[in-house]
Amino acid sequence: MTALSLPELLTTLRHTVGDTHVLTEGDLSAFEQDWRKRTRGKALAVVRPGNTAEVAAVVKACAQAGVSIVPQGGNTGLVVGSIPDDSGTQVLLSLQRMNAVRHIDAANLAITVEAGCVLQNLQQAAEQAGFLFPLSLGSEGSCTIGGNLGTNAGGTQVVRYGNTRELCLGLEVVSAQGEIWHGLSGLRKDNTGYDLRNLMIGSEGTLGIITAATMKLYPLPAAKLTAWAAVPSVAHAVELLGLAHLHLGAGLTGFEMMGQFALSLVDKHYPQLRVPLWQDTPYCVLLENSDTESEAHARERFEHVLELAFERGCVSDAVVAESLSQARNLWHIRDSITLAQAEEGLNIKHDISLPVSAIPEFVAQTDALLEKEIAGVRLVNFGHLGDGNLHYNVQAPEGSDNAEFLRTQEDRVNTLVYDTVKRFGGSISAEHGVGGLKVDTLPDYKDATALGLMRQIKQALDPQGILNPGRVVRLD
Ligand code: FAD
Ligand code: 2HG
Ligand code: ZN
Repeated sequence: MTALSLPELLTTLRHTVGDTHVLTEGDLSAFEQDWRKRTRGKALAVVRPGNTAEVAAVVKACAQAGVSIVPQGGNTGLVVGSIPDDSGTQVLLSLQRMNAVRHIDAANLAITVEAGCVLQNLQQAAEQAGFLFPLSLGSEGSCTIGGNLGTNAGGTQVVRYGNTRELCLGLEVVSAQGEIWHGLSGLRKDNTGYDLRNLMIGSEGTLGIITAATMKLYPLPAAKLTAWAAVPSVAHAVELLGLAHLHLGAGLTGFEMMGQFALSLVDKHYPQLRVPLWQDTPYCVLLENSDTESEAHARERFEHVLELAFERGCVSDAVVAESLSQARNLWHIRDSITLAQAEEGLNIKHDISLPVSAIPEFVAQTDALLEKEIAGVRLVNFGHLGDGNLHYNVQAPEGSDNAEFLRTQEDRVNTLVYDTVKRFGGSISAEHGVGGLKVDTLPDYKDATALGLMRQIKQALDPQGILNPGRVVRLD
């Protein structure tokens, strides 16, 4: 096959998806800048296919031209994985036009959607059909199911329903060679060899382009109750989690912990949200109990947990939402921490996981280390404690230049935090992925044999290196 020149490639792409869906001019910042506004790339073109056959044709043409492709959904990723590099030579493949709900199979508790379907639209389609699609993230109004699968997103319901991987039954994928893998199975059991579905999930666009997915549905709960509790320490939050597991069982659908400084940022930037109980306690916990029986049953069990927690001193104060709108407001406060932190200025994020039992000691040691090393450092510690996943973020000292702080301190801070994570047996990416941000840090913290096997998989599936190069693993 003869190689395509760049002008020939652009002509082929226009012919394939239509002139109006190949963007090379104008303001492309929505596609080229990352959500955190830390990095800006430059694409050769933004290409917006409308169906799977077009995606396959785009990949074939790019392969022929030797041009690499960066798949993008909602561009809400936090690890610089969904934007082009600054070379001006990569195709940014936006899946946003492929947003249809293809099919709901009620008896099989399954829904099939295209990759560009916005998560909130998927949740709503499920609810309209009388089901729950439990994946829930602060970015759900703009992230897509393709991006959720690409990153194996977590969110706030993992303690009960698992990560995106656990919610997926089948995939349709375009390979690096432009072949279509028709894997949209609704099967819950299929042991016919290597698990390609789970290989693709979490591969951040480096092994294939997900064009559609069949996802699991669940019965809607009869009632949901939400409580906000003040806890005297991280250890007390862990004790409360133990009580909630013991007494709520599968009813425990959310368990989030938020540090005082994280909540003070929400209070500062969004005072209208009225953050409860944060002023007199180092941490707050947001708990959710979903019940298949009734609201009264849910309330009885929830109050029992809170009573035990008060008796043991692991909760010092608590409010239980009395209405759906109060519950929504509590969740909205929790989900606003990322935005409040962005308002405060550029910052350093650590999306780490640890055994839940190790978290109190990890926090004590890392807080002390950072406070000793960097005078006035501000720690924004919050996250999915129920999953052992903390967003242990670091904000520059008050009044200092944030960009300068990142430039001079980011590597040092990362080393301090990640070395401690390693000592406690944790991971440096729990749910956001590796992207371009952590690709050169990962080898210091990931098992060398595992990394070698990952490189071999990448080499085997994408020998030309055209799918999202420089993300997750480097081949050079
Ligand atoms: P993008 O950002 O567009 O892409 C993310 C990665 O997936 C990239 O590597 C991209 O190349 C790849 N990709 C995208 N589409 C495809 C496809 N069709 N096929 C193959 N690869 C693809 N994340 C969590 O896990 N939990 C949270 O609680 C959470 N909360 C967030 C809250 C806020 C306010 C924000 C801004 C982000 C949050 N995130 C969270 C991060 C982000 O929303 C998730 O990573 C989400 O899954 C990304 O989806 P997206 O469609 O925006 O993907
Ligand atoms: C969340 O849990 C997201 O809100 C974002 O994963 C975390 O801002 C962050 O660091
Ligand atoms: Zn998170």
